[in-house]
Amino acid sequence: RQMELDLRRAIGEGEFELYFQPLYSLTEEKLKGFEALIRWQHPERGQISPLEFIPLAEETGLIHPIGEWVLREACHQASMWETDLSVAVNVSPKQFASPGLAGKILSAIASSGISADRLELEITESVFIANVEKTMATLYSLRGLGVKIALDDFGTGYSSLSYLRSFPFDKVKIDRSFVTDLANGGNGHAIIRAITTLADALGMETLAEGVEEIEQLDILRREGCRNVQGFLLSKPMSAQDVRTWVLGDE
Ligand code: G
Ligand code: G
Ligand code: MN
Ligand code: NA
Repeated sequence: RQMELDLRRAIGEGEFELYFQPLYSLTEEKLKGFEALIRWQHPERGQISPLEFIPLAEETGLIHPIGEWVLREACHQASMWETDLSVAVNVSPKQFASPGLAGKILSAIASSGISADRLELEITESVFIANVEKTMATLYSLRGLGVKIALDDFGTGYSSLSYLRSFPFDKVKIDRSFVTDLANGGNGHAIIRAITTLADALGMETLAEGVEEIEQLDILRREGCRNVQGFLLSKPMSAQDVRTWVLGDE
């Protein structure tokens, strides 16, 4: 397929770029870090969304070199920020299942020189589908490297609660759909409150994704959600913009 050939060329030619979206703490009222989001600048088609090419990369195994590049570039960018800002990287299920992942993470941390606890890996509930035992073992071995682990898109998968019981995630990222619901009345508040209460009790951070309106932010603050991310605060931006606008560097 043409798209697969294009993707192979993109890796070789360096057509990818990372964008970064701020992760903001409501409790501390300050910037805590950024989520790295890959962008593909295709020479003819322009920017292609990861929603389009990550599934193909997963199918073809090209996710391994792409994911490795993302890890290295994210750590490299973070090495140029203030020392306590974190960088979050999305790890897809196939990447997660690969025995080489821990080594790649260690190598990315070492060559960038950042402290391991500044790197946060975002995984989704779907990694549990394959094999819960094996997933647990992998999570503990990654935790052993000193990196943080966040459960992304929380609430959209199956039997989410059992996963929270099985592994002490550092952070639960509440899926955007629950935040969207807040504006439409209904029982959105109660769900946010339940998740934050549970996460607090389990010693996990909470972050609400996709915050677009000030009303949503107010409700999230009131219901005890600790961190937020979304277009209201900032859209994902280029590495250069992170350095210039957020950190005040030249
Ligand atoms: O940034 P955007 O909303 O276009 O991202 C769309 C989807 O692509 C999201 O689900 C996001 O998690 C995923 N995504 C973005 N960057 C990466 C990446 O570097 N690796 C993986 N595996 N997924 C990514
Ligand atoms: O699956 P994951 O949570 O990693 O996806 C993150 C994606 O969400 C990114 O592609 C990012 O562009 C998108 N995103 C971030 N903030 C908002 C927002 O406020 N609204 C919407 N619609 N999308 C957002
Ligand atoms: Mn994510
Ligand atoms: Na998410």
